[in-house]
This record gives sequence, structure tokens and C-alpha cells, in this order.
Amino acid sequence: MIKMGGSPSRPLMTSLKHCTLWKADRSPACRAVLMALDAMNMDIHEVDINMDREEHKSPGIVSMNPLQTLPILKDRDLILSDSHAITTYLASRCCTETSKFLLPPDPGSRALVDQFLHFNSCVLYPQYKAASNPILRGTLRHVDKKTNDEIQCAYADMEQMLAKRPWFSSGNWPSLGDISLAATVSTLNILVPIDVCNFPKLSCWLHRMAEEKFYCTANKKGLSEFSRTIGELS
Ligand SMILES: N[C@@H](CCC(=O)N[C@@H](CS)C(=O)NCC(=O)O)C(=O)O
Repeated sequence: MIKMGGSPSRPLMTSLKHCTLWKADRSPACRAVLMALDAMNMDIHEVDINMDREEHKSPGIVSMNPLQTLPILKDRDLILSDSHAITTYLASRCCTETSKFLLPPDPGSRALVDQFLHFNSCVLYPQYKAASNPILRGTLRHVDKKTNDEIQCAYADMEQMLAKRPWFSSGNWPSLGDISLAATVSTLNILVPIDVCNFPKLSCWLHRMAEEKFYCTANKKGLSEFSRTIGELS
């Protein structure tokens, strides 16, 4: 395990003065950004949005992001509304030894991290939404069979991806790909528990991620909040 984050009290080294992040801790996409920030010891102004009260649909948020999703990052005139774009932007801005581990500068390693980020964005995140939205909106009390089967297939895909590497990166350390995937997989694990016998490598990877300081400081609280909400609704 490499230690890239700060202590659980979030010691802060780099401050991005003009950046603001609008987020909800319950959201895996927001937690991916929070983990990336802690892994890089970066401090930015954070604004909590209550999604239950539909604050993400307020005119101020919609003017920044017509898609009405969180997270949103504003850096002067630049507005980004996708967690993958936000984390790679922050790593490029940060440009420290740690950020180069998270997002390697050499083209091949970088492309591999991008590939894992795209897998999270295009495959896993839609499945997370298909599984969670009906429960959060009160139309279902459990994950439907089709979505459950698709998530099992995604777990099998990730098990294969981990056959030749310990992390979702080109090296022996976690990357931004691991961070995004850990935010989503840890949340999916509440909805569709990962069977350790079927997916030993994926389970082991998630346990290793859970030992990283940035996971403890930036993922655990929101994950517990999500778990509590799902428990109350299902
Ligand atoms: N691809 C986007 C997805 C963002 C997203 O869908 N966020 C969810 C929260 S997890 C959201 O804001 N949903 C709004 C809603 O459910 O109304 C990202 O990675 O940032």
C-alpha cells in the first residue's frame, strides 16, 4: 500500500484559491473528486448541496450545469461538470510527484488510466444509477434482476482486468482510475454485494483501497450516508 493522502484530519498543502466544488457526499462521483483532492493534499472551497431537497435543480446550479448533476467545479471562468474531467483537471493543475502517480504523464500509462476512467463513466456509473435511482425515488425497494445481472457482469469484467495487475493503473500504486472505480464499486457493493468467492481479486482490491488514507477521509462518511438511506428505503 502506498500512502498518498494526508492524515484523517485532512492536512492541506495546496490551495486552489479560485476553485469551488459543489458536491453531495452521498454521490459516488462527488466522493471520487473528494478522494482525489485528499490524495493530492489539495484544498478547495466546498459547497454542500442537498439532493433530497432538489437543491441541484436550483437556478444557480442549472445555470452552471444544465444536466443538473453533481459534482460541479468552477475555476474562474471554467466550469466542469463531470467527475472524471474534474479529477484529471485537478491532477494536471497540481502537477506534483503524487499527482504524477495518480495521472502518469507518459502517454501509455495515461491512456490506461483514461481507459479505466471511461469504463467507470460509460459502464459502471450507468449501472449504479439504474440500481440506485428506483430505490432512492421510491419506485422499487430492491435492485431489479436485469440490473443485478449486468452489475455481476461488470464485476466479472473488473476481475479480468485485475488478472495481470494489482491496481487499475500501469504501476504498483493506485491511480485516478482506482479512485473513480473505488467510489462507484464501494457504493455498488451496498446494492449488489461482491461475492468474494466469485470475485477474489476485485474484493481484495477494494479492501486495499479501503486502507488508503484518502478513502478513509473522503469516501467513508458519504458511503455510510448512502448505506443508511438505502437501508431506510429498501
Ligand atoms: N458522469 C457524471 C455523473 C454525475 C451524476 O450523475 N451525479 C449524480 C449523483 S451521483 C447526480 O447528480 N444525479 C442527479 C439526480 O439524480 O437528479 C460524473 O461522473 O460526474
